[in-house]
Parts: sequence; C-alpha cells; structure tokens
Amino acid sequence: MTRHLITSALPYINGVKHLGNLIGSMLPSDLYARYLRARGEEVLFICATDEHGTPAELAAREKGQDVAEFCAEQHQVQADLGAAFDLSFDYFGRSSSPQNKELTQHFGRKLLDNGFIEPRVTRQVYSIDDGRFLPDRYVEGTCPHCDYDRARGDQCENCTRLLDPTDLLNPRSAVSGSTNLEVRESRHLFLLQSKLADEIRVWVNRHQDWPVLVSSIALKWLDEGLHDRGITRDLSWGVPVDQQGMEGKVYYVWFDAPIEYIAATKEWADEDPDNRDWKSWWYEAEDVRYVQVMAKDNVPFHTVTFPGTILGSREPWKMVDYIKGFNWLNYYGGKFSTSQKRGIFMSDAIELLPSDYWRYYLLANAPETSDASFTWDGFAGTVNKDLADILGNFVNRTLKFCSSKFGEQLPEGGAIGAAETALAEALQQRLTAYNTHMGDLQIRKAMQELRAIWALGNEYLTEAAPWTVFKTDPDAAAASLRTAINLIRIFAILSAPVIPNAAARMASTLGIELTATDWVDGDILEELQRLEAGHGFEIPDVLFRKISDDEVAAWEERFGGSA
Ligand code: B3M
Ligand code: ZN
Repeated sequence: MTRHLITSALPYINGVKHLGNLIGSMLPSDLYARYLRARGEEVLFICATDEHGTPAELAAREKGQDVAEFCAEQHQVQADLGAAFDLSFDYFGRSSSPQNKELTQHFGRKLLDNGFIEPRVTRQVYSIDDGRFLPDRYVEGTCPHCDYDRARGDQCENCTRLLDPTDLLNPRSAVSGSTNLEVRESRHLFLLQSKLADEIRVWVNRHQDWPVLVSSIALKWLDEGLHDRGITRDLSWGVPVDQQGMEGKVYYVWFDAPIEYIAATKEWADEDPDNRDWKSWWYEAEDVRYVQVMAKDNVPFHTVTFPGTILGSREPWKMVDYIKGFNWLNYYGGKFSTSQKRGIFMSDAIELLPSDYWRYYLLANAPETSDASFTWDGFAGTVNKDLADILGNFVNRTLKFCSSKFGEQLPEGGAIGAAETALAEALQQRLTAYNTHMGDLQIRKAMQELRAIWALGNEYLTEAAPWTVFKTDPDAAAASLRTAINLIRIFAILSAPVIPNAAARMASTLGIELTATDWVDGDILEELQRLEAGHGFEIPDVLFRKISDDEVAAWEERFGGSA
C-alpha cells in the first residue's frame, strides 16, 4: 500500500499570511490531505514556519523584539490561524528547531564530503557604523537595472531581478540607514550546482506528469545554466555552519527551509517516538508517494536547488514525486503584499466570516492555469450563489418541508423509481469525475464537479416537486423526501474536504457523525436509501448566510477595493 506524504510550502515567519499565501499552498494541500484520508489512504501532512533569513530579523527589529522571541510568538499566531482555517496538518513545525539544525548540518557535511560544496572568498557589504556585514535585505539602494531607489540586496521589488548586495548603487544600511559602508572579503560556502545540473535535469525529465507551470519553470532554470550558489551568510540567526573556518556564519535560509520538511517530520516523531517513525517516510521510502504544493515563485527551489541538495548527499532520501504549483491570486489586479499590507490577511478574513466561506471561494477560484483576482463582488457572488442558494437552500428547504408535512423524521411510504435511478446515474458520473479531479489535484475542476453535485439536489427536487405531489400522492412525496434527505448525507461526506464545518453540521442535523475516513464508495442507489424511514433529524439554522451589497461596499472601503 502506498503511503502519502504531503507538504505545503512553509509560510514565512515575518507576519500573518494573506489569502494569496493560503490558496497558493496551505489550503490546496489541506484539501488533498483530507480527500486522501477520506478515501482511506495513509497520509502524513506536514507544514512549518520558515523562520530564518533577514526578513525575520528585520521584522523582529521593527517590533523591537529579539528575533527568537519574535519567531516563537509568530509561530503561535500562524499555528492558531491555521487551525482557524481548519488546516489539518499532522504537524506544524519550526525551521528553527534543533532537528532542522541537525539535518541541515548533516546535508552540509555530506555535500562537502562529496565535493559539491566549496568554500570561496567573496566580497560582501560591511557597515562600519553597525559593525556588521549586511547580507541580502540588510542593504538597500538603487537598482542598477531600473533605477528603483528602494531595491533590496537580494532582489529589486520593482523589476523583480535578483541582485547581489554589491550590485546596488548608493547602498545604505537597512539597520541604521548609514551609508558608511565598505566591501570586505568573507569566506562562504558555495553549492556547486553546475556539477549537479545534468543529474537534476535527468531527474526532472523523469517526471513527465508534472503540470506545465512547474516543469517549464524547472527547465527554464536548467536551460539558463545553473550557477554555483552561496549558501551561507554572515549572520547570527540561522543554522550555524559547523565547519572549520566558518565560525559566526549560518546557512542561507533557502538552504535550510526545504530540509525542514524532513526535520518537521522528525519533530512530529520526537513527540511520540514509540508510535511515530519519521525516517520510514523519508529514507529508502519506496512505498511513499510525495506531493509538494507551492506558489510558482517557490518552484525553482523545489525543482532545482533542493533536489540538488538531496542528490548531492548521495543518500537515498525521498525526493518529490509530484509538484502542484500555483499562479498568483491578485487583489483587484494588483499583488497581495505582506510588506505593503495590501489585500486581505488570514486574521482579518476569519473575523469577517467562518473558514468554510473562504475555503470554498478560494478553492473554487484557485489560480491554477493563470493568475486569478480577488474582488469582494466576486467573493459575495460565489458565496451567495453556490453556498447559500445551491447547497444551503437545498438542505433547509428539504428538511423544513419534510418536517412540516411528516414531522422531523424520514417519512414512511412510497418507493423509489425512475427518477431516483436517473439521479443515481447522474450522481455516479459526477462523483467519478470529482474523484478523478481531486486525485489529480485539479482543484477548480473538482470544485465545479462538487457544485454540480449540489445542484443535482435542487434539480431533483424541482422535478419531484414533493410540495405539489404531496396533495395528490403523499407516498410519492415521502419517497422523494427520503431520497433528498439521503442526498444531504451524501453531500456532507463529499463536501467535507472542502467545507468541513458545514459538512459536520449537515451530518449532525441528520443525527450522524462524520469521520475523517468517510466517503461514498458504494452503489449510489443504495447510498440514496441508506437512512431509512423513521430516522430522525433536526432542522439546522441557515447553513450559509448571504453577503449583502452593503457588506461588500463596507469591506471594499475598509480593505481598499478597486481604488
Ligand atoms: N517560505 C515561501 C515564501 O516566503 C517560502 C517557502 C519555503 S518552502 C521550503 O515565499
Ligand atoms: Zn530594478
């Protein structure tokens, strides 16, 4: 039996994540994990906060906090928000863990032993007034390509070009603003990616099933030629380099972050070592299928850099089998931005509405084949139509009508016939497609099928018209209401990976409990008769409320909509 290892790209620690981050990795990987569990598969779903690097240090400094303290606090904030959005991680770790330190140093040593790491003397920006080197974002200045005057040492935000701190014109310290800078020599470790390029390409080419978005990014990097990369920094926050002559240096954040996928699994196992075996998921793990989910800017690090680390270790670590990449979710055409506080953040969203509203909307509009754009209008439209009108309304009117005519139980009498057979056939077709798309991580297509499955309920009711039929043939009305109530049970099960709370409420209304491993696998006509006459139910409160035009206007105003 195959076991499924699923990792979401690790949210960076520097602040609460926005909806673009949520739909770019954490939410779709959660959907997939929940779906596979429901199908009875063995799943390990891992995520963590990515805590090293200069943005973490700068964010801590801005808050006047020690960086370790800042990270501990922000980790908890992100863990709580993840739980609020019902992200079902088996473990949510921290890249600053001792486990990650140990594994990162292990990979560093292996790469050195195998000749894929080499120390080189480099030129680094040093701030005389601050008494320290200024790697990456610690130095700001004018971009030599586009003249943007607030470019950072690692990248220009304006033209997106990658930069080296020494490229910047008129450089200044991001710590103190001092321009009293000089270039000093410093020894650093380089990962010799040029030596690994052929092997990486062979490995990439073995994965013909990857989405084009992912393989095209990987091949573009390989075609442009892999440069040897500096993987250490003159910083104190990070995984220390335990090699001679490298005192006071740490590994670069993008070296240790993906290793945290493994380390977080070890963190998970270390909490219950008698029952959890981290290594069987990662080392000589031939029975494991490993899926990674991430936004497109992270793809090069997962298709080229991290595979290089693993291949260069010459050890049989598990490498990814399938990578799901996402485009951007934009906010009114522009980018969501953590640093510019533009868009909607998870903490704001969850205050406005429960997680199911966001989960469904975001998954139904996932930026899969191209970038997508969030608008409050679009959000309200999807919620009002799909969740309130199609699903919620079906559940409420079925149960209300049944209770008014037959009491709060599935009614006696009548028998299923051609209409139910036709319904079962339509449902079976949709369900097969839904399963296929979920299994393939075709998120939008899966959501379209789910919506079409919900719509079958209303179509069936319209045709069976129990409210009219009741007057002349109460038995026939009873049979169609029994079928419709059974549909509610089926909808609850099939919707659970997407909207777990509403699904649980639908089930509890019917007096049943959903477990994480429930799915609809049997003969559909039988499933439509599973709950029998006499089975009691309760009428739920409104399942999904509608969003009013006034709310849309108010939220546009508050979060800065079109303007
Ligand atoms: N932390 C995502 C980002 O900040 C980055 C992902 C790491 S995955 C190993 O863009
Ligand atoms: Zn630029």
